[in-house]
Amino acid sequence: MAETQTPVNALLVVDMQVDFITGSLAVPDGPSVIDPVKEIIKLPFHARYASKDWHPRGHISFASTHPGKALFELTTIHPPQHLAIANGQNAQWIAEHGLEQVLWPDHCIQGTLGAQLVDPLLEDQFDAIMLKGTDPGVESYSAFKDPWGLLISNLEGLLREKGVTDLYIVGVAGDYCVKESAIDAAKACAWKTWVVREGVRSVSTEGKEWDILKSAGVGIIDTISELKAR
Ligand code: VGL
Ligand code: ZN
Repeated sequence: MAETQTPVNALLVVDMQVDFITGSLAVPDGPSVIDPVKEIIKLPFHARYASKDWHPRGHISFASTHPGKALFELTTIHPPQHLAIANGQNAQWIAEHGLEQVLWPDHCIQGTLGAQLVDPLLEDQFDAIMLKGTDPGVESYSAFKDPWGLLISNLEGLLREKGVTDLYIVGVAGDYCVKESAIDAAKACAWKTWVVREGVRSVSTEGKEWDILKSAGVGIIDTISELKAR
């Protein structure tokens, strides 16, 4: 007899923080995503997780940290030497691992109002909160890890421990932290990864992220009604 697997559904709510909704790095139409996300959180998931962008002042991703550079300009950043060395890498590896970085307005500074979850979302609605971008020299869009793999969160471990079969992702920004988190989630190959479009808003309104997500093996669910019907 064929075995049917009972789904274990988990939710990841990405960076639903004041600065991304109404603050210094607000996404277009930001406030309109609050109600859909609120509604999705109430659905019967086995576990709910949230990520928060949580930068120290002077973070490497801030334009203000790079005198002479303009907002939204691109610059190249390299892995911090002490972290690379702690991970067994050398100077050559550091030199070869430069990354293009968009320079953002100051945002989500640890302990400030802009870094709080947007009202009415509350931390106690979640089983755990992943803080990212906490190292001054490391940018991390993904809630799983930074692009160099120097700082890895416990999210993958938590999801594996729960035996999650389906991970649903919502939040902001669709073309940065939602996208990178979903791509990493799909790479883990331990569950099916879905992004629920009605619960996502992006920095750019071009919508390029959706094809990228599909190519990465992420499932796209357009509406909450579709999600409920599953
Ligand atoms: C994000 C830009 C800078 C995001 C974080 O949450 O998508 N975007 N930091
Ligand atoms: Zn950030």
